[in-house]
Amino acid sequence: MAERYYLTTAISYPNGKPHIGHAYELIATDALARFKRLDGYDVFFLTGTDEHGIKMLQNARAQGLTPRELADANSAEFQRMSAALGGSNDDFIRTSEARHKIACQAIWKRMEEAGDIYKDAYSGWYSVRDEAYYGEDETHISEDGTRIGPQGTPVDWIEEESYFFRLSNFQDPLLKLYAENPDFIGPNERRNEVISFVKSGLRDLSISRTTFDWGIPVPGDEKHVMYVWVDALTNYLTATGYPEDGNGGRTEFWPADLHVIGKDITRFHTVYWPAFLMSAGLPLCKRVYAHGFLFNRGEKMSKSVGNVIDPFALVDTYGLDRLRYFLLREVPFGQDGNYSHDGIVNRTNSELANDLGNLAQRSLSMVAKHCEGRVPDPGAFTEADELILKAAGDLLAQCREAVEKQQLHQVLAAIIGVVSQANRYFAGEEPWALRKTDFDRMQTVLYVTAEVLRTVAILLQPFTPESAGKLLDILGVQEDDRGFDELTKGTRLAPGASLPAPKPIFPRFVEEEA
Ligand code: ME8
Repeated sequence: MAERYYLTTAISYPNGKPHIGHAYELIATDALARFKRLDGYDVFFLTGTDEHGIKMLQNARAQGLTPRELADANSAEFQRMSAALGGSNDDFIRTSEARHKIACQAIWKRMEEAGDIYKDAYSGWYSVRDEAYYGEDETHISEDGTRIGPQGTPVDWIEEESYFFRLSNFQDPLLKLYAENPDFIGPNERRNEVISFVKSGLRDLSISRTTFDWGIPVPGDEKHVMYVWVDALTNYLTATGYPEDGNGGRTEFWPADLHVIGKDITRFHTVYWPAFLMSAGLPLCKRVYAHGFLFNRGEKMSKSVGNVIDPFALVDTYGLDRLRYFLLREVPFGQDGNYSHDGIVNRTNSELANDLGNLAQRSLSMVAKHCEGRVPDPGAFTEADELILKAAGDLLAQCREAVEKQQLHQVLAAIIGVVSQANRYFAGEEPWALRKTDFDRMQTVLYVTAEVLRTVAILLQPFTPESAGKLLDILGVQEDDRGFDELTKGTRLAPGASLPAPKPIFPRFVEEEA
């Protein structure tokens, strides 16, 4: 039976419309999910919206809506975004759904039974924008006199009766977890930050509120709603069908293999979440990987788009595959990065259109013209042939290794590196000249090139699904023959097989006329 792999994005606050940061996280996680599926895993890929809490409530009020109306409207936009980005998520969870209330109340009860929840009075600083409690020592007074939390957002003083979670009891177990599982948090910068935060001491965490009711009621004391992060983090369990198999029947997918998140929410996922799970006696998620933030350097995007952060406009302007390729190739996954019109156009024109698109077009149009549109019949391979075939043959192992550490940019760098090498091979072998002097050798060169293109196209499917699919179409590779096992079991293009007419795969991005 196939090995299971469960991965998630963070669930987004639908207090506004989706932006490029949300798109980035979804695209990256989607590429990982597609990679694992093609690599033979039984994948469960989850995304969704985080709908409760004071931030949602305040935003709704400001717009004259109920929080549910606001959540309904924007959650629909997030679902539309996933579709527009080619998201292959298997589920989309909304924390306002009935299944989620059941799961949250179940995990609460387990933490309570473990003796980790008690009632007391809370007084302290709270950031609505971060939905986070901060110690006074984590805040400072800004120039205009407002008190600011560690993420730069304003904090308010709150005092109310609250349930507390005994987070202070989990300092040692958490440090042990990080020490024994060096891969639990990535990248390393984030891991080091978390370890030093936990070493500095953990205070018990306020986990309920009484001053509003837009949330999940605390079981047995319905005047309290759960702190939105207890509710939000539990979504990862809800979607598996927790507490029983009644919510969709996938409990076997827990624990999650990977939570992909942005760096600003690392503490919630690597301190609070494992502590809640330990308390509830549930298996811990295996890895949390925090990506960086994306910025637009203030440059204008294409003329029609202006300074876009709207993912739909980016897809309309550049096309989905260019956007996906650019974001995952340009920015080392785990670091902050920039996007700009020139960045997208230069990167995709040079690598997708010039390097890959041209190689496919030049080689396959020769096949169409001079080999009767059939896969050419190769002779014995030369050293140059063997070298480029080996470079392509080594790719899968390199890609897998990078994917284990979520280094998506390295996957693409390795693939495009082989494409460059194949271009040099093609130029050096001059098949157009061989056509007159050594027709058999021309066939071998065209065959080897097509074989390298097959490997490259199979491996590009997680990143540029539509164009990689088109390339496989014109190479005559059937739908069933596109998994990564086709790169390990000695599959090769069958000489003599007839091919569809080649068509351009990666057209250049052409600037609109002024
Ligand atoms: O944090 N660049 O929701 P959210 C890259 N509901 N990533 C970005 C980004 C940017 N400019 N801006 C935001 C929440 N993100 C919570 C999560 S999970 C149980 C609850 C990322 O809508 C951000 O880091 O503010 C997070 O991973 C995701 O987008 C959703 O952010």
